[in-house]
Parts: sequence; C-alpha cells; structure tokens
Amino acid sequence: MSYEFAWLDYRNSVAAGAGDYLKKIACTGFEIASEADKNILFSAEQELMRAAKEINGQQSTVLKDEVTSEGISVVLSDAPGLKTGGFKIMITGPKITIEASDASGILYGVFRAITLIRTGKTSDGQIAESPASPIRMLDHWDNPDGSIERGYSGRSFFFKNDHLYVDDRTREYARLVASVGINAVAINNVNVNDIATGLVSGYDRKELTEIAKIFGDYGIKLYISLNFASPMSLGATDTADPLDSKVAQWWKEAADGLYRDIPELGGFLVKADSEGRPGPFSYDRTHADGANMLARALAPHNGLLIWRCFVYNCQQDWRDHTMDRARACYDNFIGLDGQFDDNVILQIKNGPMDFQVREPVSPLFGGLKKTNMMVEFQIAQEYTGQQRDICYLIPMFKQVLDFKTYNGDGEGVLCDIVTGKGSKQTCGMVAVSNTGDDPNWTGHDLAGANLYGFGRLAFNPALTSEEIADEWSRLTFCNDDTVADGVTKMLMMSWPTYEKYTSPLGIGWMISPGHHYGPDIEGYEFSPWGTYHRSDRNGLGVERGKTGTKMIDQYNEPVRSLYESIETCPDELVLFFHRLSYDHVLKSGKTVIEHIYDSHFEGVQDVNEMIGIWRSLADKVDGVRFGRVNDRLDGQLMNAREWRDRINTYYYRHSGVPDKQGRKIY
Ligand code: GCW
Repeated sequence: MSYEFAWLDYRNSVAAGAGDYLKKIACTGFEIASEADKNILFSAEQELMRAAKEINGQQSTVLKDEVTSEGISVVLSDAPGLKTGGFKIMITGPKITIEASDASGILYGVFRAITLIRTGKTSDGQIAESPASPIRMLDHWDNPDGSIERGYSGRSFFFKNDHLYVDDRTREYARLVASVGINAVAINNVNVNDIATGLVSGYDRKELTEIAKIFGDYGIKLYISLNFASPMSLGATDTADPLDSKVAQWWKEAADGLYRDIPELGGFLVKADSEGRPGPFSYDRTHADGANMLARALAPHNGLLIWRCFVYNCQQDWRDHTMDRARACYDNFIGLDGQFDDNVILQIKNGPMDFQVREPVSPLFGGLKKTNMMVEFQIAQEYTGQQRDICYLIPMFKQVLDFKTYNGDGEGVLCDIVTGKGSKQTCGMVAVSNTGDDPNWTGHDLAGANLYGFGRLAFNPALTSEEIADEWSRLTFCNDDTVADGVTKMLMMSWPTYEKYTSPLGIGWMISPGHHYGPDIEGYEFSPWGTYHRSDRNGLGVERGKTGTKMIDQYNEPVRSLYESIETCPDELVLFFHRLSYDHVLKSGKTVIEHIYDSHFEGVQDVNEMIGIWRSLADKVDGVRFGRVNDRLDGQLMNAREWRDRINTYYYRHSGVPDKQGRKIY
C-alpha cells in the first residue's frame, strides 16, 4: 500500500526563508566515525539533502570539511557535556551549526534543526538537548500473517503471508520514528505464534538481518519478541525449564547464531506466564530464573532481556471477591527485587490493570528498588477509541511520569526511574505502537500525534503536551497558527472527553468483549478476566482499601493514605479504589450519580465542539486529510452517544435516581 510521509513531508509546512539555510550544507569530522556510525551519519546527510530538495526544489551538495559562514554546518567532535544521542544547535544569523559527539546525536540534531527551520524558530540562540530515557522503544504486536493484534491502522508492514517483508516502507518507518528519537523497536507480537517462534532460530534470517541493518542506519536497535518455550516448540528439547542445562544451552546457541548474523541486535522481549503464554511457573521456577537464563545467553553480546510484568490470573472466578487482578503485577514481582541480572529490564505497564482511560500508576514502580525498569505505555488505542475516536495520550503519559513514587531513590518521580536519575541506569520508556500499512500510518490522522508525541516525550519529558501538539500540527498539516491552535485544542480536550463519555471515575472497562470498542457495561462482569465493577442498586466499585482487597497497601506512604481515605482520594480515581453509593458526594460537590449523568452529557457536547473546531479549519487543511478526519469525527459522535445513553440508562435503572436537570435518559 502507498504511504504518506506524516510529519516528515517537507513540502508541507515551510516557514518563510527556510530554504535559504539549506542551500549550503557542510559536514565536518565524519571520517573519524566507525563503520556503523558512518551509516547513521550518511542518513543524516541524506536527510538534509532531502529537506533541501523538497523545500527548495533543487539538489544541494554536501561540502566536506569546509567552514562556511552561512547555511547548515554539521560538526562531529568531542562536544563536552552531551550524552549519547545529545546535540547542540547554534543559530547565528544565516548560519546554523549542529554539533554532537556521536553519530546518533548528529542524526537527532539534524532532524531537530529541520523542524526548527520548517516552523520558523530560527532566531539567534543555542539549544542543547540530550535524550532523557536511554531506551526509547516501540513494541509492535505484528503477526507473521500480517495481522496486528490491537492494530487499528491496517495490516503489518513488517510481515506478509507468514514472512518478514522488507521494502521502501521499512526505511521510511525507520526514518519516521528515528526523527523523534526512537532507538529500539520490537517488530513481532509478544504473543508469539509458531512461525514467529522460528525467528530466533533462523526463520527469515536474511530479511531479519536486512531490517536490522536498515534500523541500524537510523540508530535503532532491533528486538525480537520470543516464545519462552521455543526450544520445546521447535522440537529441540522436551522441556522449557529455565534451570535445565539443555534449555540454557539451546538459548545460548540461538543467541550466538543471531549475533553472528546481526551483531547490532538489541535483545529479546518476553511475555511469559501471561494470558496463556508459557513461562517459568510451569516448572515451579520464578520469573527471575526465567529472565536470567535468557539474559545470560545475551550477556556475552551485550544484549538486553526485556521481561514483561503483565502477569495475572485470567482464569479468575468472578464470584470470588477476595481475588483482585489489580494486585497481581506487584504481588508477582515484588519478592524478586534484586534477583535479576544487570542486563534484565522489567517492562511494567503504566497502570496496575491494562491501559485503561484512567488508572492509577502501577505501585510496582515505587516498590522495586534494586531492579532495572521501563514503563510500558500503549499508543495503539485499544481502550481509548481505537484510532476511530481522538484520544491524545501525551497528557496521560505526563501525569504518569510526574507521579511521586516515594521509593526513596532519586528525586522521587516515576520519570526519574525511567530516565536513569535513580540508582539504576538501564531503563527507558516503551509504547505499544499504533502503526500499520494505512497510507497515513496511524489510521486516524490525529493519532499521529501520539506516535510523534511518545518519541518526543521519551527524549525530553520536560516538553509540555501543548508544545508537542503544536509542533506536530505545524509539521503535519501546515505552519499556520489557526490550524495549530485548533488542532492543539482538539487534541488537548480529547483525553478528558473520551474519559467523560466512557467508564466513570477510574473504574475502567465496560467495553465490548473481544474487540474492546464501544460500550458493553456487563460485557466482562461475569467473565474470568478480573475486570469487574459490581454495580447494583446500592452503588458500584471494588473496594481496594483496608476493608477490601488491600491493594492500596502496595503504595508507599503518603500515597497509601491519600488513596485509602475516601476524603482525600482524587475523584478521578475514587471508583478504582473504593466502592461507593450513588448518593456519595464527591470532592467536586456532585454525587456519584450526578457525576455519571453530567460527565456523559458533557462528553457528547465536547465531541460536538471538536467537530466545530475541525470544520472551521476546512479551507486550511488539504481536502483528503480534512475529509478523513471529518468522517472519523462523525463516527466518534455516534460512539459517544452510544456510550452516554447506555451508561446513563444503566445507572438510572440501577439507582432509580432521576436526572436533576431532566435530560433524556432512556
Ligand atoms: O490489553 C491486553 C490486550 C492483548 C495483549 C495484552 C498484553 C498482546 O488485550 O491483546 O496481548 O494486553 O499486553 O500482552
């Protein structure tokens, strides 16, 4: 399928005079680089040439080791004070100098400079930036048959017909994500099927090597998701017991073979003992036993083993009120703190449940003290509108990063843990990717802001959500204030709006089983998945405090007390932590039932407001993209109404409380 260039279409959005900078491009110091780095430097040069050609309509040549008084000068040297990937940009009159001490820093500096030029931010001054998270990763849930688990933008561009697939788009993808600083990508689903299991032992090795090479040209390390039981599934052993020497030896040989072909491989990503996947529990071994065995196969090659903490019982009995899925992640891992090898990183979902529109932060971040951690976000909008409804997730991610863990390490916010400011430096941020082979990469055009924003945020968490939205809009649509303001407004209201018309006050779920789009209030209520709201005529919610499942005890003080007391627990999470009656008065002054009605009516109004904003931009956004977004907004309005009417009716029927304002409830 054909593809567009998203925010890298240099023909869009060019500030007046921008092209002048690109008439002269000079690169200095590139010859000292290693072979792998030379490829990254080459990508940087190519990028400048491409910008020059698309913006000026004519080719530029790259001057080597020349000092120029105007244009762009790129200098690879021992610039002090910059971390790997860091860069400095100095602007003086007609000259922009980009300086870095490693090849990826040059590449990121070049992309940044092009953004500044395109958005007209070229007044005299200096910027110095180094990436905050060492690992800035995207996880693709792509399957060999080309389908994508929780994919909402077409089919996979990594796989087709049970094979890896490499074409121009592979490079365009690498370019796109490298432009926002992504440096690690896992290309296959964590639910690894039989075919993908073969990737570790030679299946499609040629294509795998090619992908790794293309990624390498853009400073990206390739990761493979693996099946914990691979040696068994491939018929080499009759067990996958991590303490069995045959199993460990098999993995060692598999890793040696992979690194022989792909010396730059990042490592492995593993989902084990989760939702039916095999894992060490089958052999009475711990997750540390399982992870360390794999990590030791990778260690001689400096590979990393990323181990997911999404481990819970999905065969729960809904009748049993003592079990609580929200406890599972912490309960499964807290006892293993300090037992993981140095090249193991635990990948922890941002919340204790599963990427809901509102969840508290996973207490595991505040619990582990001696373990490498990454936070896992989901920009694939599984539970947040599936790229049919707009939901700009960057404000949510920023709240998570700003959460104070009180774990006694570093300055105390979650961001410190994942950016190496605490005692552990092997860390990072990862997002489940929202891309597919749709021409615009992300299905909904505005979902591109989540892909762009995640990368920018992982690189520089100090950016505001508004800054990211504004910049993305200018690069994607046009460098126009009215468009940027309108798009930023829509994006900024979209997460609160989505929250208003879906499940209330942090309780989550209530989605259609299986595909997870649209409301089905009791869809998971009597299921084994552990996601209950237990609504009845008296109220709703699962009590997770002292009189309930005690999940709140997993937080450090003072967070624990804050959540335990209904008086201090923030309204937006109060039904996550507590069971409340419909007439309970929230901190907002409204009762629970009034909040449910009001927020659902408001949610639909907000969608109408977004539609109004978008339509006001009709003559400023190109017709194709204007129409695509317009159509999706119509669908979003229908979805919002459906949620509003089902939720309001359900709770009116359960509570018997009429709406004070006499609005229509069915
Ligand atoms: O949210 C759930 C999804 C599954 C997914 C799982 C996970 C890849 O519904 O589709 O499986 O999370 O994160 O492993």
